[in-house]
Amino acid sequence: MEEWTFSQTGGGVLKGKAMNRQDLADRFRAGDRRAVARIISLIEQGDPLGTSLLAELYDPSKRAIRIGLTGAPGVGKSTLVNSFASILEKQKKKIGVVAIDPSSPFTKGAFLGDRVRMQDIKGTNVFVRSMATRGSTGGLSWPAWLTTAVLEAFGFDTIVIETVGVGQVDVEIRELVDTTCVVLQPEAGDSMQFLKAGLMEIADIYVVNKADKPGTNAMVADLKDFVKLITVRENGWRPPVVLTIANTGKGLDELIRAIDSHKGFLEQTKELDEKRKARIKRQLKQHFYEKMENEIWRAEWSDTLVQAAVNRIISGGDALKEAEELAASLIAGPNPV
Ligand SMILES: Nc1nc2c(ncn2[C@@H]2O[C@H](COP(=O)(O)OP(=O)(O)OP(=O)(O)O)[C@@H](O)[C@H]2O)c(=O)[nH]1
Ligand SMILES: [Mg+2]
Repeated sequence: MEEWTFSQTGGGVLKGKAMNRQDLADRFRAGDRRAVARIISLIEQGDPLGTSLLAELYDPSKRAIRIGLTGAPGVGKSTLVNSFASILEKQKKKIGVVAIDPSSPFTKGAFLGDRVRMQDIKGTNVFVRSMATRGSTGGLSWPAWLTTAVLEAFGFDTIVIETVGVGQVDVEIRELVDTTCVVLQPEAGDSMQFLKAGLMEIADIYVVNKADKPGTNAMVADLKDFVKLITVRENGWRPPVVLTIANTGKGLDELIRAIDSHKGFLEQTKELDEKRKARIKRQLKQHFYEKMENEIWRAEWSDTLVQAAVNRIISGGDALKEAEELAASLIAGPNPV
């Protein structure tokens, strides 16, 4: 059993085998998944080699379908991914899975659960990576974004991102993927729980998983009414409601059809390209932020400028003017002409 898919540290992935840059790039191009794991680890560790390799290996002709699965803890997202991936794998597709912020710590609970279930799909064409990466602002952290880019560059046909549905991440997940599936489960006595879930604005597809549980029919009826009345998306897409029983694979074919049909819709409306452009734009902007963070804020010259501005403000200087001038000097860089 290969261990690399779940390596968290990355450092141990290729223990004893120091890989230089060229070697890593060559292995990546040759389809060695250990090189993928290594590059993701470098990115997670903030090693500039990771991002620079990604830039080198980026290939615009490689393009994956990106699917997001989001929903409350325990609704069955990982089990769905599992069944989904085994179906696609039979079709000889290559699937990359990124599980972001599993709801329990890595060493116990749900993650180990994930680990067990995910083993089913540790076939040759499936790559699974778990990341505990919520950014400081509550959104997805940057390594999660870059990880999907690494997987795409490697040539995965389909990338699935699993996130626990809370807060900011769910809105952001829409930017990262083409099709967002919101996963719900029947709750006894509360068929309208989906309204409270706070996820209703972002779904392209509603998945009612655990359709073997009591309360399914009532919930689905209410959900369908809700969709009919309220959730027609701006672009005219009406999110379908798909029933699944993830652990038996029931309904998975229908889910795959719904995803395909959403993709067809996005192609027709040219949104697929727009979404991709928006992602690239976001990456360029983020690159600038990272540069600012690493090359400007941490540098001595910028600290000197900031300190000087602080001193002037304290001795009665115009704070707004100082801030504006400081910003201009920082943008001009250490050696303005
Ligand atoms: N009865 C039933 N149980 C299911 C179904 N799908 C998943 N489960 C079970 O629900 C539990 C949670 O499933 P997970 O796939 O770990 O759920 P998750 O949404 O990934 O959970 P987190 O990652 O912790 O947020 C597991 O015990 C599954 O076996 C289903 O369709 N029916
Ligand atoms: Mg999970």
